[in-house]
Amino acid sequence: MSSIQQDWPEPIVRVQSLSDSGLGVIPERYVKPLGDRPSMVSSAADVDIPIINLGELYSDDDRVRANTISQINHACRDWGFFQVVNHGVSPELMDRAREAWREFFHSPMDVKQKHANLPTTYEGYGSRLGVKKGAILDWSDYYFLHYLPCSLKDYNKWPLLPSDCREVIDEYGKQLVILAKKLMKVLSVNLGLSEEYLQNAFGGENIGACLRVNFYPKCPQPDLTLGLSSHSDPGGMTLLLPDNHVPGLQVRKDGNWITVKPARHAFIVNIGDQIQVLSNAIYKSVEHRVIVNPSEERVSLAFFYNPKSDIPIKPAEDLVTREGASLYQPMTFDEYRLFIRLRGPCGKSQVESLKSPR
Ligand SMILES: O=C(O)CCC(=O)C(=O)O
Repeated sequence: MSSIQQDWPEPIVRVQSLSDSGLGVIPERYVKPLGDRPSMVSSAADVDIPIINLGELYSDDDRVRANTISQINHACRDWGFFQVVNHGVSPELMDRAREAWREFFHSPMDVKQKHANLPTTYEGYGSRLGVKKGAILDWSDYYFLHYLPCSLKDYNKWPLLPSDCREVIDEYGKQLVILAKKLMKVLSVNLGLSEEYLQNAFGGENIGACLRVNFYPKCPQPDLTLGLSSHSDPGGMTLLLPDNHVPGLQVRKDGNWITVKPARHAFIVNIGDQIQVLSNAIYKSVEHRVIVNPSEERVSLAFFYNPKSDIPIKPAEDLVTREGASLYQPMTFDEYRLFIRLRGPCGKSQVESLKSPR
């Protein structure tokens, strides 16, 4: 696969500037093909992803604990997506983190432009994923940064404004890593593996973690475009802090798109491609996308908990023995994420392409 190019193939246009200009018709390069538009698919209104009270993992009652572990297992098997409440992350910190980023996106353009990103690492303020010339773009801007490993964490690449932003991101990352580790243990046990299996397979203490903050400006023609195209997450597990007022995330379930209704101070957890591979597809990453709307902007914080980037990720031996076949060839996360960095979000095409030849 070719390596990442030095610059974007076309001049970058900030979606927020387009939106602020008050245009009534969106530029052609944001208009999705008919079959990808949000209005073209049905959505089951009364269905939602499971909500799990994580506090019950620490109940004195064995049955309550077992029931919570089992709920997580079902959510991973049936949905690949669930919400967690009572997860141990401070609600005040969650609110502050979201608002700090909202302030960042509302700071003057010259402040934001100082952080403009390149496709070499994607770190900083961006407005497109993928470098395919002439690609149809998504209706969003974002900020991407590395939290772990420490060797990639560079405060100079984090926003300077608002003034507490770096401190807030640091604390937020710390609390989310604790939550992710907790969930990794439950997932390991539910797969019939030792409690530390997934964490160790990810590289133990040397895991990677990064944050993408998505900003979806108001859109005058939301039926024609998407805030984020359908994709599965390439990494291990994602902890998403959605907007507290505006829904937008849709999850694909049995051919329908389900619009998630975020619970107050919940995180939305989803399985990424690397856990699909490690679990030999017992758990599957699930396609999701984001719709936009004409009257409200939306902010979300996606925290990606990933394997160390240079170790081969392959199905757990115990699961291969149990299932009789390994479904995937080993690949490092560095090799794997190059694909999405070049092509941008494209459904589940990458993890499908990793399948072992039969
Ligand atoms: O904004 C959202 O709700 C989802 C974001 C997402 O899927 C992502 O950043 O990968």
